[in-house]
This record gives sequence, C-alpha cells and structure tokens, in this order.
Amino acid sequence: MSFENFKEIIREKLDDYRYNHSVCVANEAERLAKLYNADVNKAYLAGLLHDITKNYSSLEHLKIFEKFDIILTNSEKKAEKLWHAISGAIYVQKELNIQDSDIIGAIRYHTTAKAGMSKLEKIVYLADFTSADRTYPDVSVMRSLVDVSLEKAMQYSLNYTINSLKDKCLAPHPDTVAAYNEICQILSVKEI
Ligand code: DGI
Ligand code: FE
Ligand code: FE
Repeated sequence: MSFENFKEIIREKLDDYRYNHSVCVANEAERLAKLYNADVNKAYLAGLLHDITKNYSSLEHLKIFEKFDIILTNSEKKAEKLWHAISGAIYVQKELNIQDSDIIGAIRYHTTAKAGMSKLEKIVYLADFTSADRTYPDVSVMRSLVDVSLEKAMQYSLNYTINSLKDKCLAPHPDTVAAYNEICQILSVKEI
C-alpha cells in the first residue's frame, strides 16, 4: 500500500483536526528521521498512523480490546487517554497487516513512552510534541531541543508530561515512569 492509500484510510477514521495533526506528525517524523539517520519511510508511516484510533468511542475501544484479547491493567482501565495507543498498535497489525515491529512499537508507545525505546520509537514520540500543528506553552523549547538531542528532548518531554499529570492529580503510567528514570540515568553525570 502507498502513503496515499494509508492517508485515505486515516481520512475516513479521523476528524479534520486529527487528520491534519497526523499528517503534521508524519512530516515531522520524516524530518527527524533524516536528521538522526533513521528509516525515513517507516518514520513517515508510523507518524501518519500513530493516532489512527484516536476518534474511537469508549465502546469501540472495548470491542477491539475484546476482539484481540487485550487485557488492560487496572491503571489503564481508568486512563482512557492511553487507550488509543494500545488499540492503534493492534489495529495496524491485525487490520492493516503492518508487521514491522518498529512501526508497531512506535504507535504502541507514542503516548506513554517506555524504557528501552528504539530510535524510531523516540522519533515518533517526539514528533507528536513538535509537529507543526502543536501550540502548547513549551513547544518552542521542545522544537529547539529535538534538533540537538533525542535524549535531551525525551527527558524534557517526559518531565513536561509528568508535571502536567501531577497538576491534574493523575498518576503517570509505569511505562512513563520507567522511561523517565532511564533517561535521567543516561543523562545524569552524578547524583548529589
Ligand atoms: O493523541 P495526542 O493528543 O496527539 O497525544 P498523546 O497520544 O501523547 O496523548 C496525550 C494525552 O495522554 C494527554 O492528555 C496526557 C495523556 N497521558 C500521557 N501520558 C500519560 C497520560 N495519561 C495518563 N493517565 N498517564 C500517562 O502516563
Ligand atoms: Fe496520540
Ligand atoms: Fe498525536
């Protein structure tokens, strides 16, 4: 299937806002893949598809989880914002027959991140923060950092996400905490 075919698929599944966001993330992931010497086509496709189930209702999510025997943890059951990353990864694998583990992983972990992410997974995670359509307060800082270092940008974005969740008294997912701890370990020179 060509990129145009995939665009038609997401065009039907997403509202205007989310479709535009997906194309912007694809473009940004492609740019970062060139910058950091990753697979440009995989980055573009993963960016295009990362939010493919974002407009699903709760019921549609529960149906796809049941269809493919996905069991949510107790914390995931309560955090519906995380569902589209789980359902999106299984959807592209089972319904679109995409078998590339890096593309599937990039979609699966684009919301929470996780420890031990591949370069492509980091690129898609970060492209979701720095795509042209994004307007949140720290976006200019994020855009400068992402051109300097994937690791520094990961640390900044994980810190930003965890702080935003804390402000709303929400718990970060264990995968998010593991990703944050790992990146601090990698980047810290010495703890005092
Ligand atoms: O789908 P997008 O809006 O493009 O972005 P996204 O997939 O990164 O989703 C962002 C939302 O997910 C945002 O409202 C915060 C929420 N989120 C991200 N990490 C966590 C989280 N929510 C919980 N409960 N726990 C997390 O670790
Ligand atoms: Fe998302
Ligand atoms: Fe997104």
